[in-house]
Amino acid sequence: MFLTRRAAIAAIALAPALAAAQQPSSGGVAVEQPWMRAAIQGGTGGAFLTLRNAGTGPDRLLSASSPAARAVELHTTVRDGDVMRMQPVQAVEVPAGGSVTLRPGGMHIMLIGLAEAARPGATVPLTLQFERAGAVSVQLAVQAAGASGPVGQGHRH
Ligand SMILES: [Cu+2]
Repeated sequence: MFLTRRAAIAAIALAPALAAAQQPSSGGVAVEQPWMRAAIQGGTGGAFLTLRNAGTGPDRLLSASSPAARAVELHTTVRDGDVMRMQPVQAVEVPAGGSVTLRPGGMHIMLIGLAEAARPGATVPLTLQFERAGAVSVQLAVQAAGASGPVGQGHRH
C-alpha cells in the first residue's frame, strides 16, 4: 500500500484514538470484532476476528487458548481440487500499521472439544499469544452456526 506523506501522518495521528475505541489491546495489536460460530458440546467451532497492528514493528499471532476448549489451533483454508480443506498454520503475520482479518473461508482459529455448547448470544473467552504484544484476551460473541460475519453484533464501542 502506498500512502502520501500527508495521509501517512493522518493515519498515525488517528491510531491512538482508534485503538482506544477497540477491544482490549496490548502492545501494538488491537483485536476487533471477535466472534465464533455456534457449536455443540464436545464439538469444534471456528473463531474469527481482525488483528490490527498500530505498532511500528511487525507482530505475529503464535497461538491461542481457551478454558472452554480442549485445544485451540490456528488454521488456514486451502483449495484442494473442488474441496476446501483446513490446514494448521504456525503463525499469523500482522504487518506494522496493517491488519489481518480471520474470516470464514480463510484463516481462522479452531476451538476443538468444547466443554459446553457455544450458543448464539453467549460469549466464549479466548486468549491470543503474540510474539511481541504478549497475551491478549477477548470474548468471542457466538453467532448462529451458519453466520458468515459478525453482522448483527456489529455495534462499535
Ligand atoms: Cu479449522
